[in-house]
Amino acid sequence: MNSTFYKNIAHFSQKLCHRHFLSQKHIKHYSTIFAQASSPGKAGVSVIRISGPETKNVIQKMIRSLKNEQCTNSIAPRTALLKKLVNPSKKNDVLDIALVIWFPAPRSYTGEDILELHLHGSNIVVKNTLEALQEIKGCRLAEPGEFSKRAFYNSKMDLTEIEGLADLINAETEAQRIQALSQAQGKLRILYEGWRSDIISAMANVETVLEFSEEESIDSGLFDQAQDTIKKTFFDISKHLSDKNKGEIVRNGLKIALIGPPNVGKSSIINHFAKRSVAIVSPIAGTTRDIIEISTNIGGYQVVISDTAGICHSSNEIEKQGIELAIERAKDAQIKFIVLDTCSIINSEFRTNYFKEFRIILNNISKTNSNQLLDENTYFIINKSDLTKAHEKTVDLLIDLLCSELCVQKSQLKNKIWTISCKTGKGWDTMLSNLNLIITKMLQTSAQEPVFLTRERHRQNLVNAAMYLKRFLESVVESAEELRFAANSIGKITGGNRHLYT
Ligand SMILES: Nc1nc2c(ncn2[C@@H]2O[C@H](COP(=O)(O)OP(=O)(O)O)[C@@H](O)[C@H]2O)c(=O)[nH]1
Ligand SMILES: [Mg+2]
Repeated sequence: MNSTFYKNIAHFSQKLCHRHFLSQKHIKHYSTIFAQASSPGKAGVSVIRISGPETKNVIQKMIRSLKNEQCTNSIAPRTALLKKLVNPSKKNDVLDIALVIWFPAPRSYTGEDILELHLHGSNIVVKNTLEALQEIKGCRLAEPGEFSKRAFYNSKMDLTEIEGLADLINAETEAQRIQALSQAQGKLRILYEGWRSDIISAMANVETVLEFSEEESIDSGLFDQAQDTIKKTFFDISKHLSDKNKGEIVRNGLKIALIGPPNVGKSSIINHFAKRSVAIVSPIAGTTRDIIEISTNIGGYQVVISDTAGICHSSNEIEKQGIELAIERAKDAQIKFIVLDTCSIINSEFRTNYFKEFRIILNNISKTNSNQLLDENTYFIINKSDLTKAHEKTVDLLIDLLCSELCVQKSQLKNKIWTISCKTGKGWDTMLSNLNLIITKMLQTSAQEPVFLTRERHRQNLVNAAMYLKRFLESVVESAEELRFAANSIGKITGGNRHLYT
């Protein structure tokens, strides 16, 4: 169910955001819809949900008591009842013995009459029941996201709550679950609708002042009051926007890129993270060309790790493309792991080339200016600690060379370098627990912290709203126009101004 349901909701929410959805008028002539609410395929129980005005008719035609064949016009609401389910278009053949739950409007998911059939989860039972429903006048199979669409139009949920529900179904980690649940429970809606309503009341004040400015009875403080409200709302929105993308990172997964010269063990590291072979490991330089990505759970957070092509001077067109992809991926990542090994630096001639390439890597991926190549989210992994006998000394030499290349003190690299061996596993646990701490520090939230936005569309609309509020505050002409635009921008996030679209 997860992916289908998620796609359906995403589809609906996208439609709403582009304002291609049905008008309220259209919704009034609605039919009764039904669909399997649980995953397709064999299961202990499969659920079919029916919503709309014909639901009562479905009860009358398809539900019988276990003991007799009498039709029933209604059943006890919100109670799980064991009933016989019959097919009215096939001489009332018994389809299944099922648990049925009746949710009369408006206390249901969609706000309409809803009937849930909890069938034995056999493909043929589900198929026959869906076919029987199709035969009842006024009933049809639901379109993708249609139950949520009705919940939205009946003001059961706003857009952020629908998105939160979709995220909850899709959540794979504890952090995603907590965030999605809070959004599904309406935390973002309350915050955004609060701002929208403040802006609308400020707008009303401004309009009153403009409309009746000649009349003495108008309180001259109304405009100042509106300005104060907007100043505060502008401040709150700006603060909400300076969130370091926490909510989006938790939802989409924190991106880590493994980057470095060829043959240092990047693919071996991703295989170690995945605990299986996802990337080809070979002593031949240039084996990895495409980006290889895995998703894993570190400390309750979803982390997406990418293995990339080794960065070097190459004349091979395909390898060059791979290197470009690697650099792009590293720029896009929230954490960069530069992977190095010690064996390449033992030979001094080799060492010169090695660091030339190293400088290219840093120059390409650094978001900071060239004097400060090391940004705060770049870390180093020195692999193959099993290889050199005088390993400790070689690592020290490598660290010294790194410091001089990066123009930093050794102390600045403390807690930024991990020495490991993919072959023996040495150092792996230390690296993982350090990484765990880094991720937790980046993403953890406290109960006191406000909710975070979770989607680019939230951000875009809030940026627009803040821009209009700023224009209002800076404008020399008294006008409510900018406030209307700001309220509309926030309304696009929640769908709170849906009546405007009819
Ligand atoms: N001795 C040793 N060899 C390793 C280690 N990690 C990787 N290798 C070997 O180094 C070579 C290159 O590894 P690979 O993961 O393909 O490197 P990549 O080009 O950076 O992706 C392969 O032959 C690996 O078996 C390690 O920790 N110790
Ligand atoms: Mg590789």
